[in-house]
Amino acid sequence: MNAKTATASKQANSSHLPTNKAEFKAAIVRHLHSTLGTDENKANEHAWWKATCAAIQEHVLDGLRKTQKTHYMNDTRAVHYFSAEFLMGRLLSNNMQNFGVFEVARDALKELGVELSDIMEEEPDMALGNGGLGRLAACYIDSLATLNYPAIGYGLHYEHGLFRQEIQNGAQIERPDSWRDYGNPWEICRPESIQDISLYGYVETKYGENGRIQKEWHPGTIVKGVPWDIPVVGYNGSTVNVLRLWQSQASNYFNWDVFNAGGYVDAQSENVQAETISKVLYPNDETEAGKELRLIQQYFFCACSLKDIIRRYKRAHGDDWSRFTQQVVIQLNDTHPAIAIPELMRILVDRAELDWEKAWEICTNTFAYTNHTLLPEALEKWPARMIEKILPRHLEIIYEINHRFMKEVDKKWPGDNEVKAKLSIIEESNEKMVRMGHLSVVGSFAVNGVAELHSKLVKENLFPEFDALYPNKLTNVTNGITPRRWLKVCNPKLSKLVSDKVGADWPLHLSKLAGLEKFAEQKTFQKQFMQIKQANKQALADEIKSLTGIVVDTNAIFDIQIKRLHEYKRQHLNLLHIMALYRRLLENPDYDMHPRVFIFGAKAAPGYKLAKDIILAINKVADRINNDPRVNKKLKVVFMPNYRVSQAEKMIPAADVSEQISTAGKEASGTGNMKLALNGAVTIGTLDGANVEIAEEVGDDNIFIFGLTVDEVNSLKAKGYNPYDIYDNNTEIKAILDWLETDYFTPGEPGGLVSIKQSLLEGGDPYLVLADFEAYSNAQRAVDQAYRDKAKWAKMAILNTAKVGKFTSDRSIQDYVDRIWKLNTCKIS
Ligand code: CBF
Repeated sequence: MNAKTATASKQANSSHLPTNKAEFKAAIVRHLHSTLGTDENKANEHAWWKATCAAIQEHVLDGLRKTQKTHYMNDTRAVHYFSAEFLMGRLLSNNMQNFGVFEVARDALKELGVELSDIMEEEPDMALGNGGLGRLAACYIDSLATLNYPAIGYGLHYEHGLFRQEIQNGAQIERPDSWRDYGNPWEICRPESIQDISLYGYVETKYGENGRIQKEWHPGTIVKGVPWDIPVVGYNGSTVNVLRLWQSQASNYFNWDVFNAGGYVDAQSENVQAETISKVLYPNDETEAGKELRLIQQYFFCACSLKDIIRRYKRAHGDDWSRFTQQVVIQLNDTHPAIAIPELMRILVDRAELDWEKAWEICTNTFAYTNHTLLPEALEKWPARMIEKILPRHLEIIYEINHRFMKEVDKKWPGDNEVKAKLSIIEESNEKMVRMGHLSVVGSFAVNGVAELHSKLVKENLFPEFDALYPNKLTNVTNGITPRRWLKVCNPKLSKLVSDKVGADWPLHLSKLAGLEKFAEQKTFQKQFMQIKQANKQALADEIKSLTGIVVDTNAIFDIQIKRLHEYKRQHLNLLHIMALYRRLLENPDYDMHPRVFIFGAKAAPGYKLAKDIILAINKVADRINNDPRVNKKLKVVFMPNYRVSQAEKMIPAADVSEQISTAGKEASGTGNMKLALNGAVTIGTLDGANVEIAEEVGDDNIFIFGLTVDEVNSLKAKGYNPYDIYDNNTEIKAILDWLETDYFTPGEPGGLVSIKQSLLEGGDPYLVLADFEAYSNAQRAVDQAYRDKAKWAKMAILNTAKVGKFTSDRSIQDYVDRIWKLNTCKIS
């Protein structure tokens, strides 16, 4: 480097994060002028938001460059987190907090006449996920960067994220989400790393000189994968990792050779519209989505990501595969990326020409798989026929993997065809299906569930034979949430109070919250804590008013259920209880209860009829109750439209009660339960998922546990559960269910809500709503009593915040690192 370039490089390296108001003002105005081509007088809030993002992004990119250089120089081992979903939400406030410049930026903007909180509302959520699984991925990449671990998130650059929900006449209407309509200031396109991805076509078998059989896939179509990078800023801002999302683009490739050979005949494959691959996120969450396009999406992002990983590996190690598993670990976030297993085998066997055994050893030392559900309808299976059509070589590889696996099974259970049929990757039903869960277990070196109870059920019920065959492969890593977004950013008042008491480094050491325990009974602290809750409730009440027109009393208990709408999550149990309260109040106007506002936020998969009916029912019941002067001083019901990450950030700090009421054994973990408890909400919940561990942490006195346990659910079902027994013998339940059949809540339209009654009676009540109703109602009475004792409630709320340090995603990540990924930290200077 000559003197001139050295100075230039030094100058280029020296851009520093503005640390005072004057510097920030200058940076923001500079971007208004030179990035957005406007000025202080003309700029609207959107332009201010973009200019502020650009001012921050300069330093984000600086950090990214330094991080990538350091990782490259140190040839670090990295985790590659493959996930079809990343539910990132908004990034401005998070990035500012992680860089430690939130306050100074806010004050600088104020001097420019701009309110940071207003311009933050301009940022569309990056809603590239459905629910828990996608948000978990976002928390995990935050923690990986914070803890200085080399990591890359890999996923899809959906043009439209999860649909925007409108409520019309009580019903959910889906509208497209367009998060990139006016450009996304955080993402960078990397045309230099575009990948070509093959689809369809046929496989040719050749014989090499040494008699070795070689397979050559002649694809029918090739699509381009264009990478977009979203930098992920760790708290403290030293490591900036990357989330790389692939967008599909047409490549104009048409293989005449394939066409002439007759492998390009399927009508569908001819019509593949390359750009549709990354067009939309499938809005299913634990419901079935057996669509060809979804399989193509999965393969597309896995194939792009593997090529990207291998390109990077080869830059450092050439064609020497012997170090691959030392450098690369790939975490499969559920089975959605499981097709990466045969894809890596294809690359190693067909392209790199390794022996099958060697390739398999590399493969099974590269992948680890997280299971997120036990629900049969959410365990992915693909018709073999469909895989054969889209990925003909992969189906052959899957068959070969299975053939060898069946031999292993036969060694362990000689001659046992039943166990073979049960474990086989191929399900021999009417239509041959490929079980992606089995493929993931066989092709990975570690398999984890996401909460202790869930992992136990994975071992005992879902994969017991796999556990016997591969002792120690199945394990648990309890989920976690990032305390940066879910306390520091979303609840600044509580965050400051916590810092005053336990020190400002709690976002990195969440167990320090335990230091609050000693103040739990102190009058002044209780007052401060509850005043903050009250202020947050007021802010939410304002938001409710502006979104729905409903006025709520902030002295009421704010009882919140926010999550995807699914029968197993039992929003309808909550609803039946609300109807019971309504009925009790109508029958006895002096019915003794503390005023309560029940608040819901939930999206239903567009094709999930009953879930949509439950949304309709909540809105219809809400309408009746909120407008009934006989009860609306004591009872209000709110359905917040378009629930998403940024709305959760407003709701969670305001919650008094957290509803976690799934049927025991059905919710793998839950993470909303952790966020709410961290913000001082007291849980009413079943012994399901991570509720069990929350209960262990906060103690029985600080949580309201009710309902059937997993064992009780199983024995009730084994005995033969008949919901009519409850309906016929419980007058309250009978009256409520019959009410749904009238036109009381749907004037002029009797039976408008009857599908819920039907599912609970004729439908057999598969999620045991009626069986748990009485216990739930009693637990709600206990909540009501406890809330009236102000000091008692304040203590419970404080202890919830104090005792949930375990649920930081930093702990989960450290757990993955120690037991599965085996990474070293790499500090970025
Ligand atoms: O593990 C993260 C979350 O994943 C789900 O949302 C999923 O998609 N399977 C589960 O339903 C949650 O319980 C879990 O917390």
